[in-house]
Amino acid sequence: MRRLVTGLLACALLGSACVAAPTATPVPPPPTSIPPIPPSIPPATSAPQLTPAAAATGTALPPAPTEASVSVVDNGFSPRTQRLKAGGVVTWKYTGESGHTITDTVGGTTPDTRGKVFDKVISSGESFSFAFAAAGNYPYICRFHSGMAGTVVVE
Ligand SMILES: [Cu+2]
Repeated sequence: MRRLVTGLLACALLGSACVAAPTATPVPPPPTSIPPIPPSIPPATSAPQLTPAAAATGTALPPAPTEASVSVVDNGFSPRTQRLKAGGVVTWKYTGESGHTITDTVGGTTPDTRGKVFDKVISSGESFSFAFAAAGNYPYICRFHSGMAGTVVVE
């Protein structure tokens, strides 16, 4: 507003012809034709894809076995941790001298909470097999020897 007033005042004082400067440049009309659509992009079926074999390389574990054997010795289980496929069977084989038990501690380690899944006294030359239907961790102990423990990991 101040600029307009100044311009009018200048015109009045100088008496010269005042022509308003154009306030905007002409805008070209909008294009009336739509540009052509580029050729369609080919489908992505040719893109390289990872195969399951390629994705499985590296650190993946082999499939869990459906049958496994655990040695019972004086005084421990070998291996301490045994993987198993759900529905599979673990067989404990004992060749030691003193008696042991294979007692789960899934519900707890106290006398009234342990052994709810399996609880087997095993002597020299015997074996014990148990089928694990459901996935999960099944820790177990020998009730006679503290520190004698193992785990079956059912996948
Ligand atoms: Cu034992």
